Amino acid sequence: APAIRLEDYQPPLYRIDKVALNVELAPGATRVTATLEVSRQPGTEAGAPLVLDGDELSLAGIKLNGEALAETAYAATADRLELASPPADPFELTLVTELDPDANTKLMGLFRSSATYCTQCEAEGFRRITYFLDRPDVLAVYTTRLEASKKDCPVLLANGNLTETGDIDGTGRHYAVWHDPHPKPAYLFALVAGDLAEVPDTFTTMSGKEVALNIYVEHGKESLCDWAMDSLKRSMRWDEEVFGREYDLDVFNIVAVSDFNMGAMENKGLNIFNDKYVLADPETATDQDYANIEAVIAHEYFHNWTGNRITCRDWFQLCLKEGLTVFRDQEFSSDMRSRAVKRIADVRLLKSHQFPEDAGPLAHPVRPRTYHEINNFYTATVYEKGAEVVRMLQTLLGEQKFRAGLDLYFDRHDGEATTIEAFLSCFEEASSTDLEQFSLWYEQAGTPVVSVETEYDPDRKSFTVSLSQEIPPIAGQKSSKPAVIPLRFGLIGSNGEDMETGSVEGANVAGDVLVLDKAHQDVVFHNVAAAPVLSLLRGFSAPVRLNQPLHSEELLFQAAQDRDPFNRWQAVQTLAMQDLVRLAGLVRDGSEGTPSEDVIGVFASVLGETQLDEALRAQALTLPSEADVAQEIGKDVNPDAIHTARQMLRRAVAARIASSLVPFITDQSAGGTFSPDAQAAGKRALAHRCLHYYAVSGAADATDLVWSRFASADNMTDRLAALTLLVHDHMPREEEALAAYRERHTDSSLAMDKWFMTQATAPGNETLDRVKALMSDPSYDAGNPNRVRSLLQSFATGNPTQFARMDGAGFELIAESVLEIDKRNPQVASRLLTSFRSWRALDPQRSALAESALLRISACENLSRDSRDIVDRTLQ
Ligand code: DPP
Ligand code: ZN
Repeated sequence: APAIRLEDYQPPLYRIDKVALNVELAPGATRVTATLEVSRQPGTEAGAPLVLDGDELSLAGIKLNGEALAETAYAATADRLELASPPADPFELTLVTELDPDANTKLMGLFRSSATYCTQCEAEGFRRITYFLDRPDVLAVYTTRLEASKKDCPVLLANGNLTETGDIDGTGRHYAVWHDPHPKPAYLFALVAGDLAEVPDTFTTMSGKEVALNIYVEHGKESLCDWAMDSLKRSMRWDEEVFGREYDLDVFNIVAVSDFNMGAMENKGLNIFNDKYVLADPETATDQDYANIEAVIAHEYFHNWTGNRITCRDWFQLCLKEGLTVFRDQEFSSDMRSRAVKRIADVRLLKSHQFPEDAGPLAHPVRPRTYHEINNFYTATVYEKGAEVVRMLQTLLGEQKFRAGLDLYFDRHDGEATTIEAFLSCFEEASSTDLEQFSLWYEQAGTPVVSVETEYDPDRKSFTVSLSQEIPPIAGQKSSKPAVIPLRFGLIGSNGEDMETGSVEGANVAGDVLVLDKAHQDVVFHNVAAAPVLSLLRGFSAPVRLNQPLHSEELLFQAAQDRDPFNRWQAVQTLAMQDLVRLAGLVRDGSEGTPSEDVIGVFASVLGETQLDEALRAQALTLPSEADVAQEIGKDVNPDAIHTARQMLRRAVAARIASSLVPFITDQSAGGTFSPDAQAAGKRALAHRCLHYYAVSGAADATDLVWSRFASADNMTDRLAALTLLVHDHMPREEEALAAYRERHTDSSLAMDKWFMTQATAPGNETLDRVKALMSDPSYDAGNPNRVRSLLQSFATGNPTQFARMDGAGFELIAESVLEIDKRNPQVASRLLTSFRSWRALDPQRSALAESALLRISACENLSRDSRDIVDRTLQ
């Protein structure tokens, strides 16, 4: 299939202003009658063909203005319906399609999850329900009538407000009519029908309107919705207070289903969620799960303004809604929790997911220019880098002008499907700033590298910072232009305080932000009393790699003194990273090596920094991941050497701090009821970090302590942390722990996902056979995306030594699985396939093995478009 290109965008020839759907739900055979009010767009010639999208559809009836249509007047295939010469005047087109939701294993369009009927229409799922102009710039008002067996589906939901319900006498069936007054693109359409429990609440908006809130879940799971409901109400309030955005329907419904490709979906007034982002109690959810639920509930709710009221003109603009909405949910979580800890977590995610994407064959600009399959562009680049771009805009303009620009955007584009250009224009106007160069962030792929050199002149009392920027070469991107890079900074004096300076030459500096916007720039600070340590990229103010050659004394100083908590954390990480890269090189070459005393010392001192909160200390005590180290090394990567090096450093730190650890481990959760709040979670995180070191400290009671944490845990966070140590460090009673966990959680699918994941990510040669055995476990379900991700995706992305085994068996297992899953669910398969994206960075033997696994996938002739696109780009 030919590529779709941004430059080829054409507005639609026709508009569809109203859609009336009548959906008669029945197992195996559902009938959809769609009545569309169609008219020509200004400028469209009378009689121009009307071409509607379809996907695996069968047309069972067609009428034009209420009259049956002659067969010669239209042509229908599974993926297309064309009216060769439609009327010149507005007309009504009625289409009947027949679907089998039970046979829909792609989980796009209308499908069943357990017994519940539900839909997923983003990006192009609506065309699997009826023929339509399935593109985001066609906005219509929807009225949806649902009809189903009253016994099987007592709950009938669609977008908007409920306007009518009734029984269909004598049939055991009933119906409900929902009307959504807000024009929306088809990807925001949703319906749900099933036998679900309702958890009700209410919210009063800023203008005093009462909104009914409901979360629908399987019966028996009502008690697991408290946190999600609380998160929803806090999100609604926060969006009013921080961005002035009020909710706009009488009801807001959330439905949790267990089979879902995505995390969640922001359908107007009817969000549908992967149940993993709704259900929580202390027994089955970790602190991380609580934080994720809070963030995803907020994210989908925030889409109501950024995505739904103002949507995307075309799918190239996906970051318009996603980058902005991720930025908004990050801000929400920061306000709910600790801003510094949230920032560190977000940057860890960006560096571990987005940076490798941007450095490999799947690199693409935040706004891509071309795609074969849009489902493959729900990426870390569009989402996380997209959010960073919005954050930079805020940093450059300042909070007030940023807010003014956003207000203008809401005001000017409400009800529209729009573009990045229109978005940026609002900020240009509101702040009188030219953002043309800034817009390169949307156009250029790759992570810029910012290199820094400094020189202090004691005679002139001047401090010169020489900066340069460059994007490393990327396939398909010939050259790059300098970007606008906001660098938050401080000049730290010997007392640890930021120094005052005189005038600055060579760059725009506003407050503590310096703007790098040329390939090279020499920035001179005058009246600098003594040589400072330059703390640059504070708060990670731009998504760049910083190449700043600091001596370890300077890093140690920064780690102890920087007043920016992010850069303190970063200094500790940089020290550890430098040592891990050095050690991994020695291990790879078969040489002896020991971890640096300085680095061990820094980690040892973090524990006692009681003025830092526990969550921050837990983050600082977390070594860079094996994947982070691999990325830093960049080429000829040997995952075994990295694993060994990381364990060496972990053991050395453990040996040094063993005697201080126990109080931290036993102190937390000493009695009291479980609270998921940030402070309590921080205490647990620090205790787990300490246990992680204690387990390998050589202390005589290490095994007993880990086991007793596991056995006596009264919440999932503690239990899973201990289980992970038992299994990943292959401690005695590993098997006993796994069996006990299974026994306890066998009825909780979400808890069992963690059981699969813990085993799939265990280092050691035996893991591969274990993963294979688990694929035939009675609890495994190849049709459930969460289960597939918990076993196979976590093996491929979270077990670098076993995925990249020297016998090629790790790659082979994933390749075979991709081929198998692709027949059933292309989106899940192609996502799994992206785990090969850094294959070229591996050492020659491993990359040859990865290539042959990829070639085997590529040789398969009937690959889905999703997987074909990923495998072709990965091999290119
Ligand atoms: N539902 C996905 C999200 O919210 C795609 N829009 O990001
Ligand atoms: Zn989103």
